[in-house]
Amino acid sequence: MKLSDFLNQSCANLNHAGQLSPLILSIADAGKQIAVLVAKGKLAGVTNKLDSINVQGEAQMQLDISSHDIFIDCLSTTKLVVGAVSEELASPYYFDGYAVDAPYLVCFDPLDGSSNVAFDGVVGSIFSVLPAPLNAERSEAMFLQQGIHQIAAGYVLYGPATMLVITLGAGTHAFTLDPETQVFELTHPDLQIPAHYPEFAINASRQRFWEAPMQQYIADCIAGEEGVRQCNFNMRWMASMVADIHRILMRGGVFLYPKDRQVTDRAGRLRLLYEVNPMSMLIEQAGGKASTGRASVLGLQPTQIHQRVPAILGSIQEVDLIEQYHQR
Ligand code: AFP
Repeated sequence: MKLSDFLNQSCANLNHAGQLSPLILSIADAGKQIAVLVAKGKLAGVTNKLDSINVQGEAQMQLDISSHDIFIDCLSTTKLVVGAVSEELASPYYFDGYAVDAPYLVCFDPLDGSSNVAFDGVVGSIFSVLPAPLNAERSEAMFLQQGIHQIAAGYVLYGPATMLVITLGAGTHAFTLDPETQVFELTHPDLQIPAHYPEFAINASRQRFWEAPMQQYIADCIAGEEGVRQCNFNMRWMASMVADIHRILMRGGVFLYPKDRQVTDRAGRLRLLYEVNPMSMLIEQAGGKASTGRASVLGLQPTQIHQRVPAILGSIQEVDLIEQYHQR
């Protein structure tokens, strides 16, 4: 089934008849354009590091900016979006010429995992669709909505295959881009994350900065079948959230980017509005669970558009157990 047919069928059942479909198609189009740039690698002439630093304090690459611009151009053509929060902009971007009753806000990370581009690693784009408050004035406050209010979320994975994974609030579904036709085809309908899979994804080099419950949980996993878990665990870490979350959606396991004592002003590394919230919706719509270790991600009330939160996402039994470690 083609993405457009899937959206027409799905959106007809949702209360966004006729509007959500063109929005998701515009994001899919942005993904296709970014996929072309990523596939060209250095030949695209955009993998150079810029002198600029983004609001996150991270060095920017031309490809980050190009990906951001592609998203803005594609969203602008829909006339359905009031404004957007991007990892690459300190303040929200507001669209001119949009319909006064445009229904949506979009938060996006145009190129997540971009430090992997230098060695042709897997990268992705992440997006979250929120309702635009009616007649609301343009302000950051309009974006500060709990993740439970997301209308849709998804990512484009620029891997050996280019994939689009989305949820409209009725399951999580994966599409594969056919390079010949440039059409996203539904290849993995209604993904279901196994309740348990003995694999964790974490940047283990930061172990000394984790809180005690996280140190204990990972130590117990590493102790294997001789330890309290009585099970041998594997570890994977792609340093690209889209790649790690995609693996977990496909076979289970748990992704962890916990609170980090070294950078005390940050509750974690990952950003709530355009990384953790959309990934949490995808994971929970696939039968998994998304937590900070102490609370459900989707229930968090954002306070800043670039705020960071701890992220523990994946197989429900494992995330439940990690929450128990924190309660103890
Ligand atoms: P970059 O976009 O700077 O590569 O960061 C990627 C990321 O935000 C997320 O995609 C990864 O899961 C995480 O950071 C990797 O963090 P470490 O560099 O600590 O492994």
